[in-house]
Amino acid sequence: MKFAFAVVLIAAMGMPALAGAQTAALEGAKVYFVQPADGATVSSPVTVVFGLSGMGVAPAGVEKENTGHHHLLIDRPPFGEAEGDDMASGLPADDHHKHFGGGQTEVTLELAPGPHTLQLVLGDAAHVPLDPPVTSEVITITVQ
Ligand SMILES: [Cu+2]
Repeated sequence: MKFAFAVVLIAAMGMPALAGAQTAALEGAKVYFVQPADGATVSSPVTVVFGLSGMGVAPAGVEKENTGHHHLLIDRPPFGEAEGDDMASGLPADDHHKHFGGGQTEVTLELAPGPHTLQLVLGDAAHVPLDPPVTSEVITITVQ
C-alpha cells in the first residue's frame, strides 16, 4: 500500500521534470494569420498580421500566466520537423525565426520575389514554445 502510493507520488513529481521548463498552453489556444491569406500573391514589403485566441500577448521576459509572444518562422520546415526544434530550449533568433518580444502583433517584411512559407509559434517569457506547442498552419505566399 505504502509502496504503491510512493510510486504514484514519484510519477506525479516526475512529470513536470520531464517536461523541462516549458510553460503549459491553455487548452484551445490558437495562433493564426489574419493576413496574408494562404496562397496569396503579394508585393514586398509584406504586412503580416498575427492573430491569437484563447491566450494573451505579453512582452518577452514578462511571466504572466496564459500569455506568450509571437514568433514568425520564415522559409523553414514546419515547427517540430527541423533539426534543433528542441521543445525544451528557446527558439533561435535568425533570418528564419523572428521574435516579437515587444508583444507586437504585426510586422512588415521585405521578402525577395518568389514563394515563401510562414508559420507562427507562440513562445513563453523565455522564448520557449509552449507545451503542447501553439502553432499556426504553415502558409505559402508568393511575392511578385
Ligand atoms: Cu521570443
